[in-house]
Amino acid sequence: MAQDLFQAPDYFQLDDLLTEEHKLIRDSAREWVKRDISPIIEEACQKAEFPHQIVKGLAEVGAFGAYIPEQYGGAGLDQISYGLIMQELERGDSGVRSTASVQTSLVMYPIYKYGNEEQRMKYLPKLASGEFIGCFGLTEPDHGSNPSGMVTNFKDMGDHYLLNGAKMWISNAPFADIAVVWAKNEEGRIHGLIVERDMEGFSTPTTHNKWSLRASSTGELIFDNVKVPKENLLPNKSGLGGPLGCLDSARYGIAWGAIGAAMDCYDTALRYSKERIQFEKPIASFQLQQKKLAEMITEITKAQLLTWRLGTLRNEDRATSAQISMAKRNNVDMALKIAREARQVLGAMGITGEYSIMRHMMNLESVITYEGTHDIHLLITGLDITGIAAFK
Ligand code: TGC
Ligand code: FAD
Repeated sequence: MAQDLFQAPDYFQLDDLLTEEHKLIRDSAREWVKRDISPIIEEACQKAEFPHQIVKGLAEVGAFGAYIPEQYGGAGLDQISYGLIMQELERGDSGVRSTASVQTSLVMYPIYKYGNEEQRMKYLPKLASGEFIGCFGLTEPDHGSNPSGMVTNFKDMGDHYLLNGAKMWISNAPFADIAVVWAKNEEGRIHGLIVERDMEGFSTPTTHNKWSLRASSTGELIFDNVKVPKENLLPNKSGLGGPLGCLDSARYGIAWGAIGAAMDCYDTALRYSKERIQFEKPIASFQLQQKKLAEMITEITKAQLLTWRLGTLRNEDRATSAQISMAKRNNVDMALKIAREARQVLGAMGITGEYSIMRHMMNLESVITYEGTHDIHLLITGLDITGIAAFK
């Protein structure tokens, strides 16, 4: 990739809404991305390899457990700080942000929120430091948007549980040390279980041939009569609300993350348009290109305001799941449209790995699908405003 010359757009002076601490946290994540992600990410994506060397840095910038209390190894930060870290990581690459989202919101959060004190002390500090990497198993081959139909199940065998089934499309699965797995008990009630890599009958085959999110490792989780110790059941929550509660937190982080990808595409296109000469003029001087750039900064600014407000509501514990869905849906769609427009501003150069835009665009095709598809989030808004569920 060409040198990282990123300059963050802040058209409505939103920095004024941030505290000094927010800015410090944001800037340290931004610097880390510039120094440790930008130089290596293109090659990692081309090779479809997760760059394991970044795990330590992710832990150091507070990306693992940003809002988890310090007593468990987390950074004890507020929701805006968490969002800003996600924004900066995804400015680098959605796959990097994905790794952090899964670790914080889908693995540490359920252990913190639904686990007991022994489970918190056993797993959270190691997850915060990056000594352990976790994954989250909800989606199954036949149950994606409709996780309540899941067939993965466990039976009470007296001194342990016996887990059977399969999960698919699981980020971090191929190398995760632990998996938070959602499965039904004999009464059909959904519970979370912590499955450890070395448990007999547990395997994690890698998913190959992705054109998207190539720097993030994806795989399956296969449970063939896995004996799970009883102390690995998360005791404080059951039902679909368990995994959906984790998704609220992860979707919130994605709403911020998508802004990062959009900012990078916009910034790249703006710089290129001022340097690229056609018809003896910079292409930025043509109205058609200005329209693209002006619309991009308008959409980014709207998304920034939406997300900042959502963060303040979350800090006050007032944000609803439906508000989070709206922000995730709007911001990812916004970022994907900007990536497509920005790619065109670069002409043929836009399709190369010299620039980050095509990589962002491909990544965002996953981001618009995972954590609830674009359609599902629209239906969540529809349900919220009409009171009528149109899923079924
Ligand atoms: P429904 O009857 O509406 O709800 C069942 C129970 O859950 C409660 N609930 C929530 N709780 C917390 N947060 C939310 N957002 C919640 N939404 C619903 C609800 O109150 C109810 O509780 P209770 O106590 O009455 O049982 O459920 P439904 O079966 O009709 O489904 C609703 C629907 C379609 C919206 C939901 O299933 C859904 O969101 N589907 C999308 C699935 C999804 O997002 N999967 C994501 C998998 S993980 C992933 O993609 C990680 S990518 C990671 C990365 O790399 O970044
Ligand atoms: P489907 O549910 O089969 O949907 C197919 C299409 O039908 C979509 O367009 C959808 O919007 C539409 N559709 C479905 N239901 C309705 C309806 N009621 N009304 C209208 N339209 C509908 N999952 C995890 O559990 N953990 C992970 O870590 C994880 N990581 C992922 C990483 C990647 C790279 C990807 C691509 C996915 C990951 N997922 C993960 C899975 C992801 O959450 C699912 O792909 C997603 O929820 C959609 O499920 P599906 O792919 O089965 O699509």
